[in-house]
Amino acid sequence: MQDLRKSMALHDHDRERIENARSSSLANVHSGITRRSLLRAAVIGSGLALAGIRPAHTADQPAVHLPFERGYRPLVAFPQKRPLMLMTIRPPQLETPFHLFNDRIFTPNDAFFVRWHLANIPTTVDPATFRLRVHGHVERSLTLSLADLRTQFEEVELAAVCQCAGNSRGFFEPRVPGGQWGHGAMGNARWTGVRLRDILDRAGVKPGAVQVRFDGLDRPVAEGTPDFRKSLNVEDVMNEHVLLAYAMNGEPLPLLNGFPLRLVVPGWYATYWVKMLNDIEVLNTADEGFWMTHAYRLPADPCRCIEPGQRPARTVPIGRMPVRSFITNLDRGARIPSGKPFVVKGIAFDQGYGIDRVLFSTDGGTHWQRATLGHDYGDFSFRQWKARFVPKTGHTYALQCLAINRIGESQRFSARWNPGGYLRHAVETVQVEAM
Ligand SMILES: Nc1nc2c(c(=O)[nH]1)N[C@H]1C(S)=C(S)[C@@H](COP(=O)(O)O)O[C@H]1N2
Ligand SMILES: [Mo]
Repeated sequence: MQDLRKSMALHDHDRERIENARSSSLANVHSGITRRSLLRAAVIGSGLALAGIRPAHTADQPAVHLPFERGYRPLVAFPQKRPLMLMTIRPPQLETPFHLFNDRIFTPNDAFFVRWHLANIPTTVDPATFRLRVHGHVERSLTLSLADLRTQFEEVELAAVCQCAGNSRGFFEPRVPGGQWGHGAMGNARWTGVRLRDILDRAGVKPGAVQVRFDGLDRPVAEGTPDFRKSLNVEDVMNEHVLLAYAMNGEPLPLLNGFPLRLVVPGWYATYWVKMLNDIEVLNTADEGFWMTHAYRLPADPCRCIEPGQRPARTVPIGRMPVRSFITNLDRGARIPSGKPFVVKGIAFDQGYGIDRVLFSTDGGTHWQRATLGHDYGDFSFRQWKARFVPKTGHTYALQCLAINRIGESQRFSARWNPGGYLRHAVETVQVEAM
């Protein structure tokens, strides 16, 4: 316990690792490319049967190699999930294989990435007895059942991207500690639920309220590990977009994505999208909890970056997502046919201004052409795009895409380094060869 406390003062990622190590000495299976590690995953799986959240045996299933150090990810199926790229078992951290973003605007629920911080996650939640508490700096506290939420408040639905702040962290150079995600710690879904604002209006937020704190049913394993709670400023949540969602793509949320209720904060990084949400507290002072003051923070410098290797003197909490885009139908190193038009496909999104245009380059950014945008599913959704070019035999192409939103914000050419490995939104390059 003592050493855990000390580590928390150092760095949240270090803390996370120690937490992982404590909950299971076999927690980390991504370090080896051996059959043994796969078997180990299976062994841990049977151990977890006790806990109820149990990956399927995987010894014969393939794996994905992300193109960076320690990028080996066995594909493992957890309950309600198809095989996904396993980063850690306790707590579950699963990445969506990137090809699943191709040709679909919404990420299937069973393919949606999973990220928890604490290993003590309820293995079942009874929707009949589940209650959401709303309390704190309000006129009247509320205790709401799922039926109350569904029947007493207006139901709304919107499409929004849920992206981990550390999505693409594995590509940081120099490398940073923390979960080494590829680009698949994100997903786009149709979220259905009720407006947080309507709930808060029912409770009656008192003058002087500063923040709203959100807590879910998950708990730390070790005493002394702070419970995962996140807070947002009152003015950032009193809008029509912030939802308490009970459905995702028309189905109840998978357990691992927060059944029976999660906060949806369109445009904001997923760290605020608290899962298994059962407690909302209105605060009249800023939340001083660990997950607000020590984790998920960026350098205070306007670029939100710092010289690689440095530590910022001042930090601010992470917030909204900068504009990003990806190619979805080609992997690095792919071979493509030459002599006829080839269609490159991808996705783009931003914090909710909406995508204005996507530019596409075949020569590493020297020349650009405008891509064609797909159907608009709303300002917070993925937007599909496509562009075509005629590859020449024997040529190597450095394919790039660059998205610009409706207020003129665009991606960067170089990644902005920060010690947490957050906020990556650089232009990515996919090198392919024409045959
Ligand atoms: N209760 C709870 N909610 C949580 C977290 C958590 O650890 N506990 N992690 C947050 C973070 S950092 C991310 S990236 C998203 C992941 O959402 P997903 O697992 O549905 O993809 O959940 C957020 N909500
Ligand atoms: Mo995250």
